[in-house]
Amino acid sequence: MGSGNPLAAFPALAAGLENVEEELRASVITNDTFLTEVASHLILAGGKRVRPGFTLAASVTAATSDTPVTAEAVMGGVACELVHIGSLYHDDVMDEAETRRAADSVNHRWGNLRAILAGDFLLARASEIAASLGTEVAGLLANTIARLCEGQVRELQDAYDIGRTEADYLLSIEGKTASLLATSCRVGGIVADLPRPLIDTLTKFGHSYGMAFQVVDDILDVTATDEELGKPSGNDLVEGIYTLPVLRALHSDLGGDLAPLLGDVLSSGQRDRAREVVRASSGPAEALAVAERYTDEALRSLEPLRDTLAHTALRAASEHLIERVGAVTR
Ligand code: GRG
Repeated sequence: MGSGNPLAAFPALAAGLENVEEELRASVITNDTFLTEVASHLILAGGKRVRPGFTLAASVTAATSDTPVTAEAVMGGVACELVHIGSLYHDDVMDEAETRRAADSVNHRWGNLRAILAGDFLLARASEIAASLGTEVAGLLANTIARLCEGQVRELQDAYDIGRTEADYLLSIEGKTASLLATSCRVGGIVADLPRPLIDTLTKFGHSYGMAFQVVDDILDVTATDEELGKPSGNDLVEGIYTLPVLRALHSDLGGDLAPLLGDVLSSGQRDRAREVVRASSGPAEALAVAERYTDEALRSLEPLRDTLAHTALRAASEHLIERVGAVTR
């Protein structure tokens, strides 16, 4: 089980997450041993398993604390995690990343062509599992994959644009991150056959949490160290992806120092200078306040679930998210 997932503190969810781990490994076994090796790489490298954790937590909304999670919830979580990992394979090709989850990235070890094909293979396996859970789950996952692509394309279109607006940024992260977290919760609700209003509540939670999650990720990219991230920090700046802390820094009183450093490919020295300016500005703290607003929204949307295991578990996950960034930023 990946470390850093607060849901693992709940015994019913911890047991389910272990099943997720086994099923994830099994899902990529094929007759071709090389493809199996490449497709298994990031699964074996770990990861927090936030998405399957949410599927499992959502699925136990109507259950008591010692009710085991169902096989359908486990497989729903596996399908969501496979989409996530498939998107990481493609993302690392786009970013020419060398490390991921503190391991070699797939493209770095085996080259872009194999990384793209193995990413496609993971998406295919996710789709096969989703189809086994019914047409609604299959359609939802397909739609979510499309939204991931839309969010990512939007981000590409805005690359190196210091005029990128906050609305552009929010639309992009809604597609590339929040949509899959919302879907991860929704799949849990669907396979548990919960009443529709509860499924919508869980989806709304996942969406708000997902927005906060990406903002936190973007803050950490400028404030955390390479070791804390398991990959080089400041990478978004190098790639010309101007995220919320950077956009806020551009509009702060240090904006005049930052703007001339951006707008083009950066050397590592320029990246370090740009990071220093962003860190010295009010950008990270302002972005953290936005993440906190989304977390509050997420917690408010959980209200109808009060006194359920899902409420306790998802609340713990939300609080953990803000703690993660608070220590680095304040
Ligand atoms: C092929 C499905 C597909 C998509 C193509 C490349 C792409 C379009 C989308 C990429 C979207 C992307 C990488 C979003 C970032 C999401 C994010 C916050 C990743 C980090 O998630 P964590 O922290 O990572 O949960 P771990 O390693 O813990 O699982």
